[in-house]
Amino acid sequence: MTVTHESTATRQPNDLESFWLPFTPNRAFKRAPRLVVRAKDMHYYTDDGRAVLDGTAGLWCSNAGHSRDPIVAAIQRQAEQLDYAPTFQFAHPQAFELASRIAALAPAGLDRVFFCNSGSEAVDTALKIALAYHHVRGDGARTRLIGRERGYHGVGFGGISVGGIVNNRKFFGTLLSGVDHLPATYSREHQAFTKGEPQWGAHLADDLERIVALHDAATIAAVIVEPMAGSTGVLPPPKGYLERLRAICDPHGILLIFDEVITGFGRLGYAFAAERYGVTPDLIAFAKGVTSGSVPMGGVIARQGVYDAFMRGPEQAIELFHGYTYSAHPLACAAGLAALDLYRDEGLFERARKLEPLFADAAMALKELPGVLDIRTVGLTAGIDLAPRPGAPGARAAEAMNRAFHDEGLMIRITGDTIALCPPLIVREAQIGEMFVKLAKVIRATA
Ligand code: PXG
Repeated sequence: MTVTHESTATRQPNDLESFWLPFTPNRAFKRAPRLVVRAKDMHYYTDDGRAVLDGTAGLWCSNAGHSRDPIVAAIQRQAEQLDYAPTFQFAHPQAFELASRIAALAPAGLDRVFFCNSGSEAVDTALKIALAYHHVRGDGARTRLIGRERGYHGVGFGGISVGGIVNNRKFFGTLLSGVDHLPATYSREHQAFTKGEPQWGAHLADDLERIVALHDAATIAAVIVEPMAGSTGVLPPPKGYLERLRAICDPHGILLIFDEVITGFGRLGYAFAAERYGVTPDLIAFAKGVTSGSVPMGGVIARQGVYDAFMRGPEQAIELFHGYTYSAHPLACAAGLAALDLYRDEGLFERARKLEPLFADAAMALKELPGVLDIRTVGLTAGIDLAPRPGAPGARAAEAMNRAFHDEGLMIRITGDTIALCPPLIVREAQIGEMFVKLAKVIRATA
């Protein structure tokens, strides 16, 4: 298959072969590509001009919608003014401004921001800060990291080690040592078709006590969880679960890390899920929505006490041996500042909160369709489990994604036979309706 594009047509034919797509069946994709060439607000556009309603905010990131004028202008201005500046030993004003703005959005007490370029880097940074924190305090035996089954924390070695997705782990050797996992919080039997946080499951946090008893708290550095597991199919936390994790971590001196790469910046109706749940972690990993997906950026927000623990020793000595060439890249900072302005000026976090009941009702209306096993919703997010075809796991959802894109003009995400929806927070009520009407057609067609 040969694809031409305005900018490449004049240069060379594009035969689709060179690009090795991430997390994609490459041969199937290249036989029938799903290509977009442009985006604006709630829509992508194909090269033949077809509009595709974005049901997924890109990959859970374009929370303010696509190619928004103020973000585009900010990036353009920044590229002209200061394209790059190091933040090892030097800095630029936008880095400080964005850090302050993020700290102001974070729960009280979390107000030191370390920048990187992706969610994976944010997670590995948070894990490293946790380990180093104990080390600099003379508690260096705390080296164990606790994740959770069905957790997704990106693709760095730290992230896949604490993550709980077998395919993301089994090909890659022995991973980090000294990692243990909490059980996943999902049970279809106890939770099917729940809107928001399920009643059942808070007790699963108590498994942390078992892990502590097994290893001794004095060997455990941190626990990391997504407040809502996104990638493995939208698993909202059971009511009271995160509170219990916090309550167990505290007396044992274990740091609690929230991976808010998906839940940060409005997805659950608040700046961070920590605010929605009234549970304050020691570290928050963020990425995606911080720039509304427009320029890669991630980071970690730390409790001041964590930062302060490093601010000892000779003043001229480096306190944390960690960072990236592109930490606080000027274009990302400019995009971040513009995105945060949009979130504030358009009240997008509140908007997500307000739309949540309508979104949940629209999602639950799919309940009676053939082959729908469960539907979960929280914030502007829905996960819909389809019955796998016998002997062909994932095939039904893959067909649904294809049909949605080609036949209905709708972008959806799939994992296994689960469909995820997480539209930009600017989505209009009518577009929520449109999205679920299209999805219902697709589910019927793949039954
Ligand atoms: N943590 C969490 C909770 C994530 O959801 C990452 C870390 C890694 O971020 P980067 O920027 O390194 O990709 C993520 C990423 C999906 C999907 O469809 C989810 C993610 C990425 C791609 C697809 O569920 N989340």
